[in-house]
Amino acid sequence: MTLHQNLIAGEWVGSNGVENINPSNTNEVIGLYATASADDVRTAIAAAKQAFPAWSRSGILERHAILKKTSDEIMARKEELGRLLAREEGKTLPEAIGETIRAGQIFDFFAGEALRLAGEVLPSVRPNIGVEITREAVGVVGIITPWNFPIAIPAWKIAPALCYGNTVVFKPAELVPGCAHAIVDILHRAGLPKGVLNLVMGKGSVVGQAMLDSADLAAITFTGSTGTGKRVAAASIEHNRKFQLEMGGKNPMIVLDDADLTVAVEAAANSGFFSTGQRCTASSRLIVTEGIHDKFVAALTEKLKTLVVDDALKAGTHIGPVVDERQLATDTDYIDIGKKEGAKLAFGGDTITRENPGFYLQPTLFTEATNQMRISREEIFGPVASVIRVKDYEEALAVANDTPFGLSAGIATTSLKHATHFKRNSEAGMVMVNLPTAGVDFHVPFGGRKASSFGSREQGKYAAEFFTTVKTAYTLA
Ligand code: UN1
Repeated sequence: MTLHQNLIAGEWVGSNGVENINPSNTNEVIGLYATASADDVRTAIAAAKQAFPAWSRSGILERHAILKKTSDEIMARKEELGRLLAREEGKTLPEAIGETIRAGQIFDFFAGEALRLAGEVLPSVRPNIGVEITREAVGVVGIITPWNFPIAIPAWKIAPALCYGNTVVFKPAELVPGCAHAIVDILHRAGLPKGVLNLVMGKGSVVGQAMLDSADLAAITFTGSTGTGKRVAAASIEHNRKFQLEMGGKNPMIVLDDADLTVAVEAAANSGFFSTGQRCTASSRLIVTEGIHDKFVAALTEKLKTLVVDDALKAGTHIGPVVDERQLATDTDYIDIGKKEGAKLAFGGDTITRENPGFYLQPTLFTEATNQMRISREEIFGPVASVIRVKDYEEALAVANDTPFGLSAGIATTSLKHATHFKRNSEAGMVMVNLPTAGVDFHVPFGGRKASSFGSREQGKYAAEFFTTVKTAYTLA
């Protein structure tokens, strides 16, 4: 079986490979992927540091061309890369191809941004002095990505990092080295100079830790769990390094009496259960007013009955497997917790078997939940959602905001008044009206508030805030 190696200082290196397993069929090994040692990480960081002066001053046309070429190859190979993604992560093939296209679009967007670098020129408050404000690259950026979006999240961190002239040390999640390796290979062949982009696959405790401990990483951008995010923050403060964190969510979706029932059910089913609920933007709290409550629960339950849970590659599958055994155990533990806390299991709740051995779980819906239950406060990260019954819009808003998190929030309503009020008063970074809380555009800011996020926004032109540092220059005329 081919060994996929790490890319360090422009060379593919590494001998010890770990198996990448398909969660839809645990008998299937997708490939062998090398693991980096702490020394490898230090070598990668040194290479990125050495490559920085030249890359940060490289021509914008060179950066544009490499990012564009990468986008073109991702688009041309979307079926193949989508299959790889579906096999290693377990989301359905259409979802995986969609995510691959998103990655291609992100590289295309930042290829364009490379040609739009700009600053400001203004007069000083003192006579005969001019002021220039420019953005410069930050330095070596550490990129740490999660398993749930194996190609889109690496794309939305790597593309802006390179666009603005940074060099990169990239550590993908251990469960999904395949897509990470594929996009690094594409970027490498697209013509990146040696050391500009380094791939270090392996364990968080080894590879991630060596990155956190390095004084030579000028910035770290991280998406993953709240626990690890806090460690990234603490280590970054120690080294006076810039950091950006995207962590958990416990996203509310309000359904008001005046909602279009079909719109509400589609939005709840999509954001609660698609991608196996493994999105930090998933809705796990469905906050429903009294007048529509029973109709909504009945219609959502009917919808869940029609969703096919099966192999990610099978045509007709709506929900693929849970990513691994550990995540499945977390999900089923939370289902037990929900039952013990007194929520009513309205649908699902059980693991299921399919033709091949995999981590299959029914979409699971609780009703009669309260916002104080653990299933309403803690992120589960599985196909599990709860309905919380409320009296009116005012109570729904209060419940929606009563959470440690603040990533995205949704409302299903036909009332302009309530939609407008919610957009203004939701304590989330992203608000969706009559749309799922998950599934975001690639050209606009992404990020949350409270315990969900720290630092400036990702994506679109707002990404420049993190991946550049501002310089103010004064000149006597
Ligand atoms: C989306 O909902 O389209 O980890 C993207 C996550 C998010 C990405 C969600 N950072 O789930």
